Amino acid sequence: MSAPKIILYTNRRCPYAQRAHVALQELGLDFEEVTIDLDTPREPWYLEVNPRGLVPSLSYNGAIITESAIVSQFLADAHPSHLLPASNTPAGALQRARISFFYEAYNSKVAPLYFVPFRAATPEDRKTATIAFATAIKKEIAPLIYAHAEPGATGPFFGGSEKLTLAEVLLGSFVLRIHTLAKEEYALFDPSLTALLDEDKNFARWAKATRENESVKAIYDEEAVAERQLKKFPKK
Ligand SMILES: N[C@@H](CCC(=O)N[C@@H](CS)C(=O)NCC(=O)O)C(=O)O
Repeated sequence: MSAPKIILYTNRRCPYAQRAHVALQELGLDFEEVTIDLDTPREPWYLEVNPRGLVPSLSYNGAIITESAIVSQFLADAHPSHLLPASNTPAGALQRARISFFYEAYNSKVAPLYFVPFRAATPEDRKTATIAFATAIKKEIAPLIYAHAEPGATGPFFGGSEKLTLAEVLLGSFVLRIHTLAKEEYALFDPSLTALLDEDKNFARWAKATRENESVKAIYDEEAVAERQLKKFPKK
């Protein structure tokens, strides 16, 4: 099979687009990177690529795929690897269902609380919203990380995997941002967040391994992310 021709339409500051970067890097796929300026209206040619005007979009041998989770899963399906087992065995299908539920739990229970602390009117409100965010992580997603690990699977990633999985491809960019934006110097989350999350040993281990993974952190520019978020959510 000849190597596919891949173009990624992206902007490196976008956590959704970062998912595609992580998947492509982990799969060792060559691609052309086209940066889309998100500060100006999308040009007509890009609206033909993605009528929603969002990044990321992927061109794969000329076929366009949009929406970051779909792009990531497509890449993992098209290039079988440690990221995601094939669906044609019951065990593989089950593991895929576990990862899908983990992602769904983040999206439906945690993501809606992510920006609330940034918009807080007072430090007290910020702290209350930060505690609600940490509580959701600990209740909804932390218990899932190693819940169904096979005996002997003691790796740090989802399900006890020694290697990165699609779960970290999907959540890694947010794990990085959560860590950055709770730092004292940025404090868009109340800085108590780090200690609150570290109370859950499984989450702490998984999040650290995720943040330190080469593919997850490859394009991450912590200072640029923090600077942009502080501009977007000026402290009141
Ligand atoms: N649900 C989309 C969200 C993508 C998204 O919101 N991208 C932002 C940048 S982080 C964007 O392209 N914004 C452009 C705009 O809203 O004009 C996905 O997962 O791909």
